[in-house]
Amino acid sequence: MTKKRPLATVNRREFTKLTGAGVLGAVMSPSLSSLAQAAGKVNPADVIKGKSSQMIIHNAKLGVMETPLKLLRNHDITPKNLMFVRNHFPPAGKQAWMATTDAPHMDNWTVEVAGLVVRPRSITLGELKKMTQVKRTSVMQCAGNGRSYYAVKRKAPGGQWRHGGLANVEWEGVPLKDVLKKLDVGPAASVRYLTANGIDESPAHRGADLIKSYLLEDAALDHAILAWKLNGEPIPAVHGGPLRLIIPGYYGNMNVKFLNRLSFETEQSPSPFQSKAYRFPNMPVEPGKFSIRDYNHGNSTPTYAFKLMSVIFAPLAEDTVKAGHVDIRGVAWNDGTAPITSVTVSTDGGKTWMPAAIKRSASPFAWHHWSVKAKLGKGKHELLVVATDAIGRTQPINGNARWNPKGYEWNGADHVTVTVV
Ligand SMILES: Nc1nc2c(c(=O)[nH]1)N[C@H]1C(S)=C(S)[C@@H](COP(=O)(O)O)O[C@H]1N2
Ligand SMILES: [Mo]
Repeated sequence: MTKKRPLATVNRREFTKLTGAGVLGAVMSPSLSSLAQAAGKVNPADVIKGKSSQMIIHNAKLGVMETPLKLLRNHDITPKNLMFVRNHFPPAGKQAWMATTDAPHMDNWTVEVAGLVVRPRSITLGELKKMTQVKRTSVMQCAGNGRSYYAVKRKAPGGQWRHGGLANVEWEGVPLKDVLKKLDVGPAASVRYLTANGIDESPAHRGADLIKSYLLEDAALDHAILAWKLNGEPIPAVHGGPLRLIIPGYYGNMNVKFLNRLSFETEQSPSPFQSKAYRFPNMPVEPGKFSIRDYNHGNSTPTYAFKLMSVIFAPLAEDTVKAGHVDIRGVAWNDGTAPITSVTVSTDGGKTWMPAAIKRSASPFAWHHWSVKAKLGKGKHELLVVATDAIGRTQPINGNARWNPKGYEWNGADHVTVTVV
C-alpha cells in the first residue's frame, strides 16, 4: 500500500466560501488564484499546466483532480483541460512530464512483452505507429468515482469523489491482439493471465506498484488497444502518455499508464494493487465487519468492468431553474457489452417515473446522452435517474446497498435536489 501523504484538499466551493468570492462557474482570475495560494490553497492550473482552474483538487502533490459536472456536461468528448486525473506516484525522474497537459514525444518508448514465454521481445512506439491504427471512444472512470456518497452509511477512505472522476474521450492506437500476434512471443501452456505495468512505482514503499492482471480469455481484451493518442493528439503523460493500455469498459485503474511491460503469467500479479486495493467483495459486506485485509482471490474480484451507471448533468443543485417545462438531461454508460435500453427519471423522489429519450453514441463504450422534459412547479424537487440495459442490469436506488471498504464501483441512482423559482 502507499504511505499516507499530506493532502491539499480544497474544492471550488470551499475556496469560494474561504475567500468570499461568489463567482462559482466563472474562470478563476489570476488575482483569485494568487489569493488562493496566499491562503495556502492550490490552483489546479498551477499543479498541472493546461488544466482548468475550476478542477476540484483531491491531492495537489500528485495532481489528483476531479471535474465539476458543471463543466463536464458542456462537451460530448471531454477536452483534456477538463479530464480528471488519478496518479498514485510520479514516474521517477519524470515529474516534469506530469506537471503539464503537453505531451511527451518519444518514438523510442519501448514496451517489453515477456514473462513465461519462449521468445521475449519488445516493440517501440515508432514501430507501433506503423501498424494499423484504430479509435475507441470510451468512458474513462475511476473505480472510486462516487465514493463520497458511501459516507451516508460509513465514510470510505480515499479521495471523496463526487461524480466527476469521469470522462468520455477518444483513444487511438494499435489493437493489443495485433501487437501480441506480431510479436509472437510464444506463451507457455500454463499461462492464464496477461499482466500490465507502467514505469511508475512508489518511491516510498518497495513493491507498491500499480500492476494489473487480466485473464487472457477475457473478451474485453479483444477491444483493448495500446493507445498513443487522446482526442486526436499524443497522450499527455498525466493521462498515461507516451503509451497507455486502454481496455474500453474497464475502470480507470485497469488502464495502465506509461505502459512499458506486458507479461504472460500463470497467476495474477502479487502486487497489492491487484490483490488488496481495487477489489470489490463478492458478497454484501458491512462496515466494521469486513476490511480490505480480508480480501483474497476467492471472496473478491478486481474492479474490472464498469457497473451500469447514469448521472444527471442538468439541472444541478446550483442551477437556477424556472418553473414550467424543464429539460432534465444527463448521460448513462456501462461496460459496453449490452445496449442501455431504458433511462427513467423521477422528479418526486422516486414515487413516479417517466422514460427519458436515449441518444445512443456510435461506440458502445462511450457515454450515451438521455433527456426528458418535465413540468415542475415552484419549490423543491428531488430528481432521480435509473438506467437499465438489455441484459437486465440496473442501478440500486440506494447505492449504499453496495457499500464496500474502499468505496469502489458506486452505481446508486443519482439524486439531485433542485429549487425551482
Ligand atoms: N501506471 C499507472 N497507471 C494508472 C494509474 C497509476 O497511478 N499509474 N492510476 C489508475 C487509476 S486508479 C485511474 S482512475 C486512471 C486515471 O486515468 P487519468 O488520470 O488519465 O484520468 O489511471 C489508472 N492507470
Ligand atoms: Mo482510479
